[in-house]
Amino acid sequence: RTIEQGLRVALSRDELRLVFQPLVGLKENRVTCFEALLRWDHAELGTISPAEFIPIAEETGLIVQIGEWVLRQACRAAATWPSGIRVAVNLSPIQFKNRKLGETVRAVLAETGLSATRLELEITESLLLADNESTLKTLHELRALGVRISMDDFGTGYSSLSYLRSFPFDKIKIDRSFMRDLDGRSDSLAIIKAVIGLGHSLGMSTTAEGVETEEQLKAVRDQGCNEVQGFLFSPPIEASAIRKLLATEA
Ligand code: G
Ligand code: G
Ligand code: MN
Ligand code: NA
Repeated sequence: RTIEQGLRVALSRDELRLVFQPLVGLKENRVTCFEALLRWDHAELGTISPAEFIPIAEETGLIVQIGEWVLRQACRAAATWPSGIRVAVNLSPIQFKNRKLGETVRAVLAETGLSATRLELEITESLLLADNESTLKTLHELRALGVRISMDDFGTGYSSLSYLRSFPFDKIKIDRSFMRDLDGRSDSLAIIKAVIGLGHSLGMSTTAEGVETEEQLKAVRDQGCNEVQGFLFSPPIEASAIRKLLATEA
């Protein structure tokens, strides 16, 4: 209740903000992309995680408005970065059911001047549970604009493989639970190895999420993973800290 009412005014009151977590290309040996992650600074409750309020925003339909705000802010920020760096934006399944998504993305790119090739849209497997014609149509519409589509949290859903067959994703993000288990469980390594191989044979790029240790980094690098994301490199940071982070790389 409190959260639902609060969300309605959060947008107008400037209580929402984005933080950005770098994705590091292992071949390039530099930051290739930043994932935009939403934060809500609630006046009384403090900072609330999207894991808590996104489900409520989805139930109430507010996610459409919030999602558009996220997209616009993320593209606006990315337009100020060096041109070799992309931005990744998470999309809720509800946003996909909105037939205007393609048009919204096109309009935001035009408005912010960000090249479509610098935008990645992340979709979790659960989206595709409603694997129907209209979802596929929207995915192809977005692809036609030139944006990249990533499958997020890969390996946590039930039908990952059939999704890969239905739609040509540009990138697979391997869920961080596999990284967490890497140290103790050899079967996690086998799965990571297989997913990276699968992605590459389908022409998709692979990203390992939740990389926290040098051992995990070495394991995914040895398997030919393209990109890594995780606390080993950086937690999500404020937009204002991005220039400094990029400067330390050069
Ligand atoms: O950043 P954090 O670990 O708190 O994110 C928790 C969850 O919220 C993750 O699953 C992440 O994908 C999701 N999330 C973060 N920002 C957004 C957003 O802007 N839109 C949507 N739909 N989900 C988001
Ligand atoms: O579901 P999605 O992959 O979009 O979620 C991104 C979330 O993962 C962010 O909220 C971020 O805080 C969290 N995250 C990013 N890197 C790490 C990490 O190395 N370890 C853990 N435990 N969480 C991470
Ligand atoms: Mn994500
Ligand atoms: Na993820």
